[in-house]
Amino acid sequence: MTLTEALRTLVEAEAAALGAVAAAADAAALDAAERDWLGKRSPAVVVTEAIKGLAPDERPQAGQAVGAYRGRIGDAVAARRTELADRSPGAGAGIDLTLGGHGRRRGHLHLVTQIRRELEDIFVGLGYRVAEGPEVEDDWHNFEALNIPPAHPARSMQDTIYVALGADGPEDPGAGTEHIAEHIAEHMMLRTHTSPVQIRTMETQAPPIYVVAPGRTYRNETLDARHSPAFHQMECLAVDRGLTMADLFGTIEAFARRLFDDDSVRTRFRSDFFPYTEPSAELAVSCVFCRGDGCRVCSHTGWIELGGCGMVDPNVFRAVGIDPEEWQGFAFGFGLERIAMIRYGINEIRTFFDNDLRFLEQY
Ligand code: 2NM
Repeated sequence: MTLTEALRTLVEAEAAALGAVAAAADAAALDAAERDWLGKRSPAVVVTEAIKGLAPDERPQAGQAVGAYRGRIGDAVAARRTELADRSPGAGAGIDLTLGGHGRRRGHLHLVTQIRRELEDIFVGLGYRVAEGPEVEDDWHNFEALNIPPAHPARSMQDTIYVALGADGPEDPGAGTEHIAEHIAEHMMLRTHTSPVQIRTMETQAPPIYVVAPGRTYRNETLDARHSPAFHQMECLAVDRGLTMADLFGTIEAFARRLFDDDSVRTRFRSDFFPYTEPSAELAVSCVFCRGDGCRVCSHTGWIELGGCGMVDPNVFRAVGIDPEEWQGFAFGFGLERIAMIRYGINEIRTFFDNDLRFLEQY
């Protein structure tokens, strides 16, 4: 190998080596390029071996050329190695480790559940316990023990959803009210209120009793803005010696003031009728939005109707084996969706059951 050949070999090798280093896509490819162009069988070694065969005055130039080649290729390999390391996962280029994560979408309780728990807390604070019972009820607990007479319209198939227990289910009983009563007494139904939970409580526990019964209830109703075949109720029952309507009024007032977080809330009771209470009253609270002046929420009446109440009818006590001469009781009930609608100005009961997250996520 002549000096000229040695120098040309190095120039050509350098071009090829720099190309291979730049093209190395990962650490393994770069190691291979380094071996090929600087290793034991590389042009650098071949030229170094050939130096011995050159004239003594040519050897320094050849030696310097090999040194320069090794330096430039070595630098290129080192630079490329740093570049590849920066690109490895998590190490910089393209990934900003200071950015936050994508986060996790968190769910939350349905608005009706939030309201139910809030009301439970209020009543527990007043000394009540929370009672629950079955959603599929028999005639005794849903109607009979509540002093609801056989021909009461609430018992008709138009108002109550009966459950088909057999293969055929309840056949249409026809128009006569006696037939309706006989037919219905044999069949199970979806509870139309949570009062059967109060009946079950009084059947199994001795007074004094202080319970609230929250839960899902059903009526045979067509869904519209204000009616739903499934909705939620909460009923309060107190049974003790010497309870009077004053206790009923005071309890409702305390409850309403906590519910609306406003000690100026007033209550209004107007005579009404329920088979299971005597006397009975509808219950309203002064409008917490306009303080009685009249607004959209209270339909410009200054009052918001919440539910019904009364003193437990002696017939109900007799049905569950409680002596009405010894024990007195009061009860009241209201709808949970209605409370949520009043509080948040919601005018569509359907939105509670649509399960549209754009609605639910607001609460
Ligand atoms: C209401 C209104 C008035 C009520 C009565 C009873 C029971 F079981 F003690 F007789 N439970 N709930 C009652 C009374 C419910 O809801 C509007």
